[in-house]
Amino acid sequence: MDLYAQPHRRYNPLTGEWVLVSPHRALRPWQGQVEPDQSAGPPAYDPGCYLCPGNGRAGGLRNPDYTSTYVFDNDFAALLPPAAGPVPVGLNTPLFRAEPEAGLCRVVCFSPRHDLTLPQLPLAAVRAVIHTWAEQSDELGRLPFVNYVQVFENKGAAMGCSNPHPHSQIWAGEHLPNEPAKELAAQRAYRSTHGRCLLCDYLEAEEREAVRVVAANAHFVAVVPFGAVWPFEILLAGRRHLGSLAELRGEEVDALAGLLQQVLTRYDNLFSTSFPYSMGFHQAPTDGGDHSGWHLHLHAYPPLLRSATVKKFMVGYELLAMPQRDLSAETAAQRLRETSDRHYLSGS
Ligand code: H2U
Ligand code: ZN
Repeated sequence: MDLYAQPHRRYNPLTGEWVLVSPHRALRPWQGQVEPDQSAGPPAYDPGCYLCPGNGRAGGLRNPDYTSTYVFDNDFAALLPPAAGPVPVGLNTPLFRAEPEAGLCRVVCFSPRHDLTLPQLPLAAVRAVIHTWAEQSDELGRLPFVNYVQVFENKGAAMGCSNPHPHSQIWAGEHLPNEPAKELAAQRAYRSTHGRCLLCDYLEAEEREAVRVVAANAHFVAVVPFGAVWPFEILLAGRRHLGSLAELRGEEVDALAGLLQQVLTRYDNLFSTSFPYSMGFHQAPTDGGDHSGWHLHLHAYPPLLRSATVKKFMVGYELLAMPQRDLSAETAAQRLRETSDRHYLSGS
């Protein structure tokens, strides 16, 4: 089978799901929606921004004059801590099933600077962000009602990000959400069949094949995974088997900061735009069970396809049948590799 010319489907071993790949279709004409180009730079401080230091937030509270990362409880949290008193009963009939869900939602501002995204911040500031994610994950994961902590960043209006001030979110909940639940099952099944870790083996295999590797350093590897759904999707994982951000050693935090910045710089450079995406870490559940088989990793899902203004839509066949892509994962990885790792706005 010719993976570069013939329609085929590819398996994602981490989720157990398939993606349809149609490489012969990559050159079809485009006359659809055009996204606005966001290339005009924002100011370093915006008096109207809810997240800038010293400003009032939408919920009525005021941010301190913070100088590094800044964490606050989301003023419009999707999850609420358990109420005192008896736990509300759910619904449990075969057709109508519901369970109470407790949790906490926080917002992490990356830095006081309104205008600097992760690839534009000094490396030390990105290290501080990773430390904050690790600390928060650890603190939230220890709460008795928290069994899974999701760290994620929505970037850009195209991904529904509501505020341009660079920030991420943390949602810590009682149940394992759908995506990590699929990955838990897949990692367990692989380990029981092969006696090894799925992602340790996967990274080794990707490095052997090399065609989908975008960047790597002594501790981390970033690939456009074989079963990628989004055009320039990235899977980034560590060479050492560990389950959560809090387990990272000092030199691994440095290496993660460096590789993340490198990948995100290549993203921005690809179409000379602030590249929108949703990205986040999948960490081991914090339910007190044995999750020694879990391998910490990051997914980045950017929607852009051909330019700063043409994005991939998940519609039609994708919504009703299965995801589909035209650009092959190998071509996407090659395009990212060929892009400079010096940010196009860095000026030198
Ligand atoms: P995005 O990461 O999708 O932009 O969402 C930003 C979050 O920040 C959103 O969940 C919260 C919103 O509730 N927020 C506050 O908690 N206070 C504010 O003043 C503005 C935004
Ligand atoms: Zn701001």
